[in-house]
Amino acid sequence: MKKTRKLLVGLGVLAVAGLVLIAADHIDAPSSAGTSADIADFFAFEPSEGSDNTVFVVDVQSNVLPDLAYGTFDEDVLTEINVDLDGDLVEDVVIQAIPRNGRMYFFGPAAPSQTGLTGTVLVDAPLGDVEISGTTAIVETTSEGVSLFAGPRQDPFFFDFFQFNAVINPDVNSAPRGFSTPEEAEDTFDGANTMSIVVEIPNSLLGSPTATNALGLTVYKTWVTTNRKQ
Ligand SMILES: [Ca+2]
Ligand SMILES: [Ca+2]
Repeated sequence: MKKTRKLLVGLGVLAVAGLVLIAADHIDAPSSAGTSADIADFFAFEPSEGSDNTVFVVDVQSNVLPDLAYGTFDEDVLTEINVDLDGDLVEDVVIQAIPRNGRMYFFGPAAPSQTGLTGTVLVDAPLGDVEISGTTAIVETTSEGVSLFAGPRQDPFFFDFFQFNAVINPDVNSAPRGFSTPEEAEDTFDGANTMSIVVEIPNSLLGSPTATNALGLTVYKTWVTTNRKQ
């Protein structure tokens, strides 16, 4: 375990030195589309009704072929889950994940020293770490009841990408029948992977939200950014 501690210390030193990373966006952002910082999906949900936990799932990269998927997290990319508690759409706590030597290291939840897209600094609050999975899923659960996973998962995006492109083509003859029926449509991403980062965490560690949604229910307002080391 000496090695693990050294890595954590190494990351801590980076935090002290003020590791600043620049935020990216998902596939519509030219700076990140098709790169290792490309966000494919973000899910946040209660794992079962009445649960006191929240699950966050971040998929980075899409259409990763199984043979290429393993170990493809980018060590220069920090993934940040932003959580707004009070409804002003500014993050109050963040959970961060960054890979090193085959493991994913998680930090937070903690208040970030910088908010928004001006730059992201690693928070000095280790949460736990997990070996990046290959064909067998490895889940690590911390003493605080936080479960962590990082590794390839089948791409959850069901989409006939080629027919979509044909339909939106300005040449009206490219898809004269429009979209395919569900029976005829092909799931272009079937058999491809995304690289998933999953955190299941007790709500008590995130803090008590006062933000409300359109239905008046108290909610966490949450979004994800990827940040590439400059
Ligand atoms: Ca806030
Ligand atoms: Ca942020």
